[in-house]
Amino acid sequence: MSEAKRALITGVTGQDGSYMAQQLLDKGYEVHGVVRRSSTFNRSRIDHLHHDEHIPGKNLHLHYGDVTDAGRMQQLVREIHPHEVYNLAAQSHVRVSFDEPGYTAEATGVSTLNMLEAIRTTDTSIRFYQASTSEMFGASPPPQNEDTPFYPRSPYGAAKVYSYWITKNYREAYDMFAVNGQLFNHESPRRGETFVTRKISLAVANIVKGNQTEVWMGNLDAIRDWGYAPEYTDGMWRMLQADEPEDFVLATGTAYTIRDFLKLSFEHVGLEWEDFVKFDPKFLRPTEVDELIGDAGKAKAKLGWEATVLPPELARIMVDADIARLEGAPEGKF
Ligand code: NAP
Ligand code: G4F
Repeated sequence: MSEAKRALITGVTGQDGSYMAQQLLDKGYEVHGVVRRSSTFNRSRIDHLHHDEHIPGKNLHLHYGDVTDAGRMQQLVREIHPHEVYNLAAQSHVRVSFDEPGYTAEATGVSTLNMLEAIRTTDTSIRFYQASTSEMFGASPPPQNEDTPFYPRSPYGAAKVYSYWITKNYREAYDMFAVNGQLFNHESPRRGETFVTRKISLAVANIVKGNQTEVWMGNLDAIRDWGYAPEYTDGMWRMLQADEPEDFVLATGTAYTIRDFLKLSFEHVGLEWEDFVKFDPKFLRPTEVDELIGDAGKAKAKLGWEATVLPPELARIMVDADIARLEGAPEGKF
């Protein structure tokens, strides 16, 4: 019997990391995840995987570590010797990156170098996925694809541009299978509660249940291209199975404003969003990304990847999940 493939996921406790772990376990991988020590419980998205006796071999192994700690990343890569590394850890909140630009540069930028160096000095045949982002395009007008110039509009976007180029440089300099997924916004019931779609779905659920009467928001005019996270983690995996290392955009190609997403979410439960949404300037950003609409034609042609869940269905999925949670559904259900 051939040896199971081993994957190492940084950011395994996050939205994407949890779907990635789940999908790799389903494919029979031995999955290793990096978790940060925290004084509060931070594994709710993966707890059901760790303990699910129906998952073959319960093959999820968690290791304490921080991606800003180069020595620890080196040690983990050497000891686990994975076939594939999915580098999903980051300080991923754009608004927060203006408050913590230095930490964001370390955790979202330099940490990628830490992972690449760990691989280069262990085994250059280890395949590497870098979680790049549409935020790198920033102010470049849509539609954005793999050839669109970068114009980041936040410390987060600038840190991700560094990660993008250092990944590409290691591919060219050391002949490594190191690729960038340039992913547009992707959401799910596991999305962090301070990102706009989840903030909205959670508010709708709490309003329906009588726990909340209003929600305070920032810029409602920005346009985003929102897809469904599990489809995007499948796209990441496809990138690492390709014959050649290449960078890919993943997106739905649709354009909705924040206002549109509010309307879709509130209408799903028979409410008018204008009755509940208030403006608070604290949610504005010093520089905003006005319009992100992706062209994922290359991923469709070369990876056979295409988004099928579009924002109207996404809003329904997220609102329904938050209502179910408030009614006591277990976290593992999502
Ligand atoms: P997320 O939910 O915020 O998860 C981030 C993960 O990184 C969490 O597991 C977090 O751990 C971990 N992490 C943060 N700093 C760390 C550190 N210093 N050391 C170790 N782990 C650390 O993000 P996501 O939405 O899943 O996104 C995954 C990746 O894709 C991120 O790199 C993000 O920037 C990028 N991306 C996301 C999108 C999107 O729309 N979701 C689009 C493009 C690119 P804790 O649980 O302990 O906080
Ligand atoms: O949901 P957001 O915080 O996501 P943003 O800034 O687009 O970044 C997300 O997607 C990127 C991919 O393009 C990822 F790389 C990144 O890691 C992250 O996952 O904000 C979306 C839009 C922004 O224009 C923001 O100004 O929503 C607007 N917005 C309006 N009111 C708000 C709010 N955003 C948040 N978080 N909270 C608000 O109250």
